[in-house]
Amino acid sequence: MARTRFVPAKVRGSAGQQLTLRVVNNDRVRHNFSLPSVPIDLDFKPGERRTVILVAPADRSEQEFFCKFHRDAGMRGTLVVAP
Ligand SMILES: [Cu+2]
Repeated sequence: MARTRFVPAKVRGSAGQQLTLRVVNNDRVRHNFSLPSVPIDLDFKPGERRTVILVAPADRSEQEFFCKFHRDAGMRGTLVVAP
């Protein structure tokens, strides 16, 4: 697990805005992209890439996303939503 992190770890959007995220697993182990406030919970095999389209929620200004397998190892990030 050489790359247990998100790059970038901070994503910005406006409340209600449609965001298009290109999520790529550049590692040799399975990872996951979870954003409970949407909600999103997607597993990524090694080398897998997906385009994830979501609408930025308006309920909080900062929302955590994470890999559910490596959250405790620090594989997490923040979606910053402007009002
Ligand atoms: Cu992971």
